[in-house]
Amino acid sequence: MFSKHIRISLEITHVLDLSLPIVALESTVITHGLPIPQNMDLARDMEAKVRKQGATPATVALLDGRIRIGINDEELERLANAKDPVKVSRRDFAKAIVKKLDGGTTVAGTMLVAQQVGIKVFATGGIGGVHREGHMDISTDLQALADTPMIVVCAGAKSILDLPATLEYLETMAVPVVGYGTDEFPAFFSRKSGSNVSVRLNSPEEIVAFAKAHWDLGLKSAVLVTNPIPEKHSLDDGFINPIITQASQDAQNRGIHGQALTPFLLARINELSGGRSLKSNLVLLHNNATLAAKIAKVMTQAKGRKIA
Ligand code: PSU
Ligand code: MN
Repeated sequence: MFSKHIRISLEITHVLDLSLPIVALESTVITHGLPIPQNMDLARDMEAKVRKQGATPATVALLDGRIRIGINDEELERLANAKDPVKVSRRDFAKAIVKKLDGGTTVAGTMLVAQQVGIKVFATGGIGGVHREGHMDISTDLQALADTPMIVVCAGAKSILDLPATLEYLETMAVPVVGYGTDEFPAFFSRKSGSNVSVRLNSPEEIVAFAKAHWDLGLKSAVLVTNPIPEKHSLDDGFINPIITQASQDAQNRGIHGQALTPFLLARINELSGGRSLKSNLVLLHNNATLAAKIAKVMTQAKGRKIA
């Protein structure tokens, strides 16, 4: 009875009916990840990057407690400027629905919605993971990756997380971690983390063939594609790591935890880096939208060949 709570735009309905290339986009990055007005520009730019490759962007969000796939510019503006939007991960949908709230869907929240309508490719910035600060602060994103068969394109995970622990969790949950043109797991703002991916693949075609083989085996886990930030915008470890450590300490001193932690860390890192982290964040989001759209196109072509 999911359909009772969901409204799909006309464009997305059409694209789904015709099985055209489509990429899901999350909206916590709009409501909680980036400051105003960069958040709205980013949302528009990501949609444009997807379209430029010949795929259709499907931004997922909640408006007045209704799950939406595909929102118009006016609605986006409202979401981007919402006073107290909910950060909607898996457990928060029912709250947002019954209280008729506006909200941005996280990686886990977006995957839940995309899965219901058969969207197989999703672009985000960074996934949530195991936090460094608190015991048991493990993002629901990891659980969603464990049980949702979908290709998720990200720039790795931020080194605000415990990356080795995050990677161990993904291994336990049978989530392949693909390095796009790299053997090293990228760390969001930087291309380096010191940890390895589980497989390196160098083209959208290889990624689609890999995902197909993975799901042919009956596995239900996602394929996590990590796309390193372009070299030019990668921040040096020596610059960004002390800032991340400082932000993490500030969060602990101020007792910030739970859902508020990731947004706090992102905002604090942006302050401490004099805006450099924000610039990198935008670049990697664009980069991921482009790669996801290329993958979605190859996926549609592969399906077309099978039918013919
Ligand atoms: N990483 C970012 N920016 C973000 C997020 C992650 O660089 O905005 C968001 C994503 O939507 C992700 C969520 O799903 O934060 C994870 O939050 P938590 O750690 O509370 O699960
Ligand atoms: Mn958390």
